[in-house]
Amino acid sequence: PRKITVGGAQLGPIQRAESRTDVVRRLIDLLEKAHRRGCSLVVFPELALTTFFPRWYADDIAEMDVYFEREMPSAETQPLFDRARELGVGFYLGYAELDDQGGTLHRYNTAVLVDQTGSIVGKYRKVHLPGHKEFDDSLTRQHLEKRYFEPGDLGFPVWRSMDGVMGMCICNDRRWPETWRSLGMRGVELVMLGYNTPTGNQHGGMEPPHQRMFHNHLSIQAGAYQNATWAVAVAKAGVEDGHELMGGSCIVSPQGEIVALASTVEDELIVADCDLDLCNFGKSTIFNFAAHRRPEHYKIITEQ
Ligand code: CDT
Repeated sequence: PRKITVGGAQLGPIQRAESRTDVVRRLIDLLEKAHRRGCSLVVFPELALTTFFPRWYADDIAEMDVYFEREMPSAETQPLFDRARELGVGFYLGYAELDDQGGTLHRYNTAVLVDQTGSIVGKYRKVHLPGHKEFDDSLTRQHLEKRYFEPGDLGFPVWRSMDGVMGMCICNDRRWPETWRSLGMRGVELVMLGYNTPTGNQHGGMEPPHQRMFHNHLSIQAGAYQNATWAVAVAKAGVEDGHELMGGSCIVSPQGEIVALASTVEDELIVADCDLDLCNFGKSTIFNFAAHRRPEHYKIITEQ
């Protein structure tokens, strides 16, 4: 069996005033704990270095550039890369990326995959950006990802790394079957994703918290099952700058079952031994795409 012990490193809240250096210390603590528990891969949340700043409105989007990384690793994040290399632990890390293309700035909600030698092997930029672009006073709270980020321009690649076929997506992407199927079509065996999901709906009165947690797990479990892949989904959780984010970080098997689940809304490590060969069953039977898909009937999905 191709067994990889994976850690989901849920983070409790990161307050607006918390420095990158303090956050990186927390990430390293979780990484070390994961190493002690036998993990060779650790998944951190979306935007894991800062508060979830898209809840705040700024007239000038450049005011939010303090929350973005101009390089990865940077002086502040290098210690995480160094420790990971020393321990031989790979990781997924979500962060806000400021990409300077010859003086034109592009902003993305990004994740990187770092292998056990501390090298970046892959980068993903979030495709499905939820929320809105302008301040909306009909909402109980703002979710301004469409204001601060451009949609990702890298598609849904996979990487052959750590003895498996690795894929990434970010938060809202998990709710879209197209995300999972695009990765599934490339043979993905382990999907990593971080999330920041408010406990309450912004449209006042709709969707109580228990339904929102249900939809979180429903999306991940369905995506994993229907594409016969492991999924490691990791929250930033708890009350951040007065706003509550859900926990519920989980590791899901290719059968769609939750095999590890976080029980707090704080920094918490969940662990599972993921046998990547378990993907073979679904991929060769009910979800054998070559045998059973009927793409001639799916054109509406990409034509609109
Ligand atoms: N970070 C992120 O993508 N959060 C969204 C919240 C949507 S509410 C506008 C999510 O899908 O969990």
